[in-house]
Amino acid sequence: MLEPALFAHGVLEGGQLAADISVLEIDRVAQNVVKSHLETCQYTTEELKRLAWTLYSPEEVRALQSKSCEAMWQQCSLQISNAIQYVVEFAKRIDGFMELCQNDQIILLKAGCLEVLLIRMIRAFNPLNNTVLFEGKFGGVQMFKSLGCDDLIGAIFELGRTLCRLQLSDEELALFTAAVLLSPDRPWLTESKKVQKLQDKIYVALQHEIQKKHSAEDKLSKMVSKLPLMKTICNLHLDKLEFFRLLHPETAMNFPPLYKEVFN
Ligand code: CLR
Repeated sequence: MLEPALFAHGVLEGGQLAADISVLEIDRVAQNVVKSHLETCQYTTEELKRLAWTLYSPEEVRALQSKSCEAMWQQCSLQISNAIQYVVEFAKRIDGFMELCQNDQIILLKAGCLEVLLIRMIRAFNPLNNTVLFEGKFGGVQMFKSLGCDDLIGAIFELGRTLCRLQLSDEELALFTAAVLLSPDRPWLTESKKVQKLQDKIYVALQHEIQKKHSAEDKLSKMVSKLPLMKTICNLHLDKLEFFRLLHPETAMNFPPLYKEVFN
């Protein structure tokens, strides 16, 4: 059952040994997470390839730019809310997630789903022309001008560019997003040890997946090094939302329920 070869690679960040996880178990974890990702990723790779050069025309961009701040926020929160539904479904399909207490499931989703979206964004991001998929077409930062959040949007696009440079495969993306979701250090978790065990296995599986092509230490540490920027973006988003809510309480009240629930 135990495969000594894996133990040599089993050193995670912080030097913990993954010595009690067998190759069979790692494969099972990887298969489950990758399958869950592919079933819930909203757009297939083929769809995205086809769409990649479907750009907003300059007139369409101008139309978006001349929308009111409220209307644009409403539109964005709806898109984000739709995307969150897929992340929730992804979480539910990860082995072990539903066995956590409901309290912890909610904490993990609330804390992690924007980070997961930001990582998932690379599938819908074209680094060649700095555009992202928004309501069926690709467009650049200018599209979001009416939100009045140039710093936030700039940071999101910057993250998109840096993550794209890592050239993550769907397998790596699946395992990375699962690991981010199952972060044992989220405040108020009641069973963080259980979460830690799940995350450890996922990181070992990720390391194993990366090793098929690269030096795992290198790529994994590059991936992990983007987490602080993601946290910054999440906090910036919360600040912007809070400010928007002060200015336009009626509009914010009508944001999609899921968006409100996750970010209030
Ligand atoms: C991320 C990957 C998902 C599909 C998806 C849906 C909505 C997109 C999101 C992706 C990327 C970021 C996005 C968002 C809609 C609005 C948001 C383009 C592609 C931009 C950055 C604006 C954020 C505005 C905040 C102030 C709310 O599978």
